[in-house]
Amino acid sequence: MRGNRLILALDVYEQDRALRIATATAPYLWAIKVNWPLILGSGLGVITKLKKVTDLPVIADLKLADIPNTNRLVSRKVFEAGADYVIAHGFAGRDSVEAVMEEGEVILVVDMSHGGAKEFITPATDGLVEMANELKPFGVVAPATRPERIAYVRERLLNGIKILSPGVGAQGGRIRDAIKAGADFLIVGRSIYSSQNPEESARALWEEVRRWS
Ligand code: OMP
Repeated sequence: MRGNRLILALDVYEQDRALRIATATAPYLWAIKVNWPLILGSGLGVITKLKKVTDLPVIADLKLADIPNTNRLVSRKVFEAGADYVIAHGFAGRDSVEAVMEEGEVILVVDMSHGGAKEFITPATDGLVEMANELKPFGVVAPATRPERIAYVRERLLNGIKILSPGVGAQGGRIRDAIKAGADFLIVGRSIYSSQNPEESARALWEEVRRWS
């Protein structure tokens, strides 16, 4: 880990733009997260290219929630393209998550950052954290928009399992609050890739992360 806790959520469509932003911001990042917008817009090969130009870990945020066989088939392709981690949902059950873990490293969603998270995901957090403690994935996702939920998860999660927190900036979450609550990594998208100067925005966020670390 390059002494760094910032993850860029690269939710743009075009490959050229993605590679340009990734290259400019790479010195301030721990990893790059790709989600469906970039994979659908540019193809799976963009993962291989991102790794080549930045030499950073790539997280494939597919939020997989299917039967084990389909989870296995999908995650295999993504790991083959070079992804280092795949984000999966736990609510489809342990066997579905284990199918992804057989292919590579997993990050499990245990709570989410948007308003609707309170309908189904937040009430399920205890069971999802229990699943994480048993399966020991690389990390879990918990929301920077509700730092008290990060603290709640941190209290129950085994030491060594990382907490990755999205929701900083565009969704209203604050770096300081998320770190104080126990976040290990901050996931930031629009505040970097939609800014006039992504490199400068990433540098400023990186400095803020360091200040509160
Ligand atoms: P911005 O809101 O633009 O900073 O992007 C946040 C990124 O984190 C997006 O790629 C979301 O899909 C992702 N995300 C959330 O915003 N909330 C969650 O609860 C979980 C995720 C995620 O798993 O990364």
